[in-house]
Amino acid sequence: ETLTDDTTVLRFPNGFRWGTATAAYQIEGAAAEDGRSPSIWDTFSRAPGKVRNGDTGDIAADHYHRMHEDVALMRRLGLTDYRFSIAWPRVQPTGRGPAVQKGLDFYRRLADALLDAGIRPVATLYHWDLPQELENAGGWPERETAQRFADYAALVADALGDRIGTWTTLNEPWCAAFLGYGNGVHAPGRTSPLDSLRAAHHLNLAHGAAVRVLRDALPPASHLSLTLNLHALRPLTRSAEDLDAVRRIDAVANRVFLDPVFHGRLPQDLVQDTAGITDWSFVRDGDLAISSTPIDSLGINYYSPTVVAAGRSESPSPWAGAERHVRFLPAPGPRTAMDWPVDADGLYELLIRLRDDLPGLPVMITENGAAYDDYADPSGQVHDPERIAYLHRHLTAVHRAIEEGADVRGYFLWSLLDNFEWAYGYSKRFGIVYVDFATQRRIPKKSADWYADVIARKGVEVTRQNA
Ligand code: GBH
Repeated sequence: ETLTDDTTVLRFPNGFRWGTATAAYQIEGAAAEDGRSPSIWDTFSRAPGKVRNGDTGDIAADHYHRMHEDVALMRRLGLTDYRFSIAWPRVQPTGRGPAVQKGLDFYRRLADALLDAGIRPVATLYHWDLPQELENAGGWPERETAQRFADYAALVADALGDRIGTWTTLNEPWCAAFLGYGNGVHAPGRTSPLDSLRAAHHLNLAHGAAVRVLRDALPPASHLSLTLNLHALRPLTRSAEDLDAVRRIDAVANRVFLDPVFHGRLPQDLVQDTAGITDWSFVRDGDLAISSTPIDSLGINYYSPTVVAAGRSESPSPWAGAERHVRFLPAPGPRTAMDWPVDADGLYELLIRLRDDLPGLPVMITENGAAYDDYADPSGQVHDPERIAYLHRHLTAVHRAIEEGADVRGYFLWSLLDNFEWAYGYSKRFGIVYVDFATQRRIPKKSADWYADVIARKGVEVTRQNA
């Protein structure tokens, strides 16, 4: 499609899903309302020194009370889909026993409002907010937690399966396991290599057990998925040592999930690399068959690539011992406010890898976006040209991968709203809608207008030299 002599539109396939993504603890607030109990993030954010400025999700973007306003914003963007997460401690406060009706009602109203707006609801069952009582009983390193998750999935499916057609079990189990139990940067803040590996296994088991329960409980056309933050890894040089550093991190960041979930096996090199930590006897017969229960697509969240070389890094680390053999280098190029490099090739490379390694598996980009130091100017506008440039580059990379045979079905921009950015609190703004947290006023940024244009024309505009 030609617009002028020198611009053209990279069009995405018909039916491509254009969304935004959020997570319950990051936007909802209402932390103690309608029977919600604390999750590990409530506890962690209250512990001194864990979250920047002592911020918590108590109020966040107050989405629990402003849901209709937020859905109206999404309708104006023209989204086809919206990815949100369901707060386990709202629906089943202690992680056991019957559901709390008021908690379920919120998500029922949200799904209905979305459907009324012509937006497909895409629900994630777990975006890191484990009920604190389950952590008190041992958390993800304990096998029991996987069964609790499957039971919770059944409750939610029974209540919402008639309205929600696309389901994701877990968001980024790597973060839950290795940042939560390995280096302690995320809740619950534990620092044990053994616990991080046990957590990873039990998250895989929880995922598979939930898929089995969901297939039974949901209408046959329902779509089931898992979201991973696959790491796009680059060796510093092509030396054997640097390539081996990539192999080690690939095992403990990517294949620790991909192998159980898609091949029903553990990565054997990881088992060897971690021999000094565990013999993996917590993996029981039959577990990997459960973890590899078939799903309909894989969600991937991508922000930036990771450059590695042979060497040594600090501990506590999220790498379960690999830090003794690997160092991490800053990737070159411009950076976002997170200090993460802007490098869309990493996304392209991941999509090509999935095309080759998991043929026939549809993929959705369930998160991609950038934080910048946004502010409202005196006329009340928020100009964020760097975010637009970031999104433009990454969508162009997705388009290129699709042209080369990657089966990408959708793109969910992180995030709809500025929100509670985990250990960074409110200091980082990822939204395409600005939130003035003092008043809770929403201001769509320029990137929101830009994204609405992309959705309307089903693609990104490029100048011909780049086309
Ligand atoms: C996602 O996680 C989350 O799903 C979302 O809730 C969050 O708000 C959003 O991204 C923005 O942060 O430790 O060397 O691998 C992001 C996952 C994991 C990406 C840590 C950057 C740091 C480099 N992040 N990673 S490393």
